[in-house]
Amino acid sequence: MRVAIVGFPYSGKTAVFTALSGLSRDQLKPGEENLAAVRIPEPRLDWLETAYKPKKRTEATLDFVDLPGSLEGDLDSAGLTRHLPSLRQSDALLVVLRAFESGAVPAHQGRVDPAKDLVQLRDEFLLADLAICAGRIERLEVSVKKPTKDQEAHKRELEVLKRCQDALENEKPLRDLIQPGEEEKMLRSFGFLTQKPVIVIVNVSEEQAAAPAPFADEQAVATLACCATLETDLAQMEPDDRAPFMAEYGVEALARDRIIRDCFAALGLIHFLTAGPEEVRAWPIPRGLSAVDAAGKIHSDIARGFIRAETVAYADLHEAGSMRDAKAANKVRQEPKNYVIQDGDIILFKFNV
Ligand SMILES: Nc1nc2c(ncn2[C@@H]2O[C@H](COP(=O)(O)OP(=O)(O)O)[C@@H](O)[C@H]2O)c(=O)[nH]1
Ligand SMILES: [Mg+2]
Repeated sequence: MRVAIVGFPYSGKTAVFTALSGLSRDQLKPGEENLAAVRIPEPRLDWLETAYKPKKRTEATLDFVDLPGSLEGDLDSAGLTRHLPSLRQSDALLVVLRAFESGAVPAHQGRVDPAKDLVQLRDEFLLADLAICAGRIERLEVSVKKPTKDQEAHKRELEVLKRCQDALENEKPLRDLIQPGEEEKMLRSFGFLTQKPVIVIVNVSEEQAAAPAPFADEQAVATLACCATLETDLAQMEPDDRAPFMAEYGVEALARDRIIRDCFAALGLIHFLTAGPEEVRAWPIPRGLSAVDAAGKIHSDIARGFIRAETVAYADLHEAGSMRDAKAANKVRQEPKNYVIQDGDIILFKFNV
């Protein structure tokens, strides 16, 4: 899964990227797209690690993408056109809005107004989607008249795209409109931006680092405020060295963990966990996945030879203290193939190939 960082020039996109990835600016490829696999914080692994003392601990990762900065003087656009292919391939958009004042860094349209920037960015997303819609509709209107084997499918697609166009013209994002299933599948390849979940970061100045977000975007999954440059500095420190700096700015927790977790949730993902003497590990899966499909994420053989999933909820195992005690307390369930995995399930798949 891939999250693209998007916003106007000098809003602090790269600062957010360095905060999330722990990389420093001089480690980035200049003028190119930078991608980092960022570990998803999973505090439940902490206790599992002390309980199982495994050789290895493995967190799941999420790919974050920082797009190359727009050129100086290019302050009037989000550089969207150039970046559209990359944005379309992403599963979620992390929107960065500038709220910090700085004489050293030019601001979009010469003013600092995050709420207005958000409206403008949304308009850019709508227009980009509208252009795709219009182009495809034009071609379909020709092809539906030809008696080919695709004629019926094209008619159906045309109908759906016209609904999309209508919504977009009325400034409605597609995420509220498209039905999961057939429609979602039909439109997937277009990579419509207004269909993607959005997380908003209001990038505030150091003095405001501890303040809550000045507004919440009602279309976003979450709106967070942070000072991206401070977050970058904190991310590069040893955890033990951070406390005095955080105290100085009144920051209670790193925003980065929350940002990553919000992106993870926005993508509709949950974790199931595996634990043993070799490894404790968090596995990302879409919410609603069955046990046999989750088994397939580990190895196709485990799905093929699936017998049952020995399952215990993290909270139950934690409370019982050990697997033996959890079993004694009847907290360990034997689940069949179609069991729907819950977030935090600790699973041992029994299989036979
Ligand atoms: N004071 C302050 N400066 C920031 C903050 N975030 C970014 N900057 C600075 O603003 C400039 C542009 O940031 P950058 O991350 O490169 O923006 P991008 O063009 O969106 O990638 C850089 O010089 C950053 O150091 C912030 O929260 N506070
Ligand atoms: Mg940048």
